[in-house]
Amino acid sequence: MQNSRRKIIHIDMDSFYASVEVRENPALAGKPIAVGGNPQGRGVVATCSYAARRFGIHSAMSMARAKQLCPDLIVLPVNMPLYRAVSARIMAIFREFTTCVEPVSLDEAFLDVTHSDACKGSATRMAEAIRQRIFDGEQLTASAGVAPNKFLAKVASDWHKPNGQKVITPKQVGAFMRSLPVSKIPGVGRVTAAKLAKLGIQTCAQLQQVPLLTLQQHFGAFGQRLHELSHGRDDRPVVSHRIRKSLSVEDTFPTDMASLPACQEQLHRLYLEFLKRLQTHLHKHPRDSIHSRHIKLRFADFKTTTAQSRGQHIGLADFSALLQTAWSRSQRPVRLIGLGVRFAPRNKPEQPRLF
Ligand code: DCP
Ligand code: MG
Repeated sequence: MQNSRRKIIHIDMDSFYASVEVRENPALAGKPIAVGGNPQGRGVVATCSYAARRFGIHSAMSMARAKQLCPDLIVLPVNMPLYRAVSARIMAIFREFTTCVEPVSLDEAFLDVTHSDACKGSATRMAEAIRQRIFDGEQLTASAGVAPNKFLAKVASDWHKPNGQKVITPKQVGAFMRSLPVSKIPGVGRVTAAKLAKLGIQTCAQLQQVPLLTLQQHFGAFGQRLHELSHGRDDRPVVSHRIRKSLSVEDTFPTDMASLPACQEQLHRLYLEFLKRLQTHLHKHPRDSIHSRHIKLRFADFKTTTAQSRGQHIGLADFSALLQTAWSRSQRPVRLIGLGVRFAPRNKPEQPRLF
């Protein structure tokens, strides 16, 4: 792979939910606000404005604690439909610059712009243009990182946050990595950072000196990755189509199904629904082939069990047999039935013979 030649942009919206709320109600601008659960209950902070961050408030903190840190904190409920709508428009802007867009969450995506001729092929100008388009269309700010791979682009987008961007050219990678604290590596949280500190490692320059084997001994599979990242290497492609690994339907009943025959009757109805969905899916993804079938049951006491079998045949009888297996484990009233299939991994194609 020509990794040193790739041009990757990582875009991440600034204090996303909070910024959307401020846009909807400009009187909140500059004030400490948090979006999330109720401070009286067990709610947590989903995110907060930068004014609130100055009080030490951050995502995943309990709202009660946030209120203690900043008694004037304005707390707003989460409005997912609104954030989803904004997200869809932002993602559409990204797709004007390249078809290779990998959304990571509502407010974050990787773009591979290696083959894009927008802005005369300058990834730096593209990142600027994207941020300007977002601002003009949504009155929201975003930060961007431009680099030869996903890891560096992600680190770079955080560098001048909020409303900033950073470019790491292939030539700059070496020097940039040597000075990077290990805590800036995505995936290195407090626990790993503390473990590394115990080994006397604070920067990626120091991490580079540690033999791969030592890292593997301490961090298992993550050791190899740490070794690669310490040198600024990351081969992961930007994946624009997430591969669907399974397809299922399920239903929670208004009243529990007391017996196996009652469950079988519901299964029949769900099965027909499933076939419709599967047909639509296979129309769009004709290369997908079924690897296994499964049934999920949730009993009245909320215990959940699944039964599955390998095979490509998906007759009602196949699911019916699985239902019987699953039901016999508890023999209680059932509140939910689900059924579905998993698809074979793409690198091991199995010839589908479905209908
Ligand atoms: N989010 C959440 N719970 C978390 C973290 C995030 O619900 N523990 C939501 C709220 C955020 C959104 O996801 O607005 C995006 O997450 P980010 O980590 O990108 O955080 P922000 O966009 O809020 O802030 P930043 O400016 O640091 O990117
Ligand atoms: Mg963000």
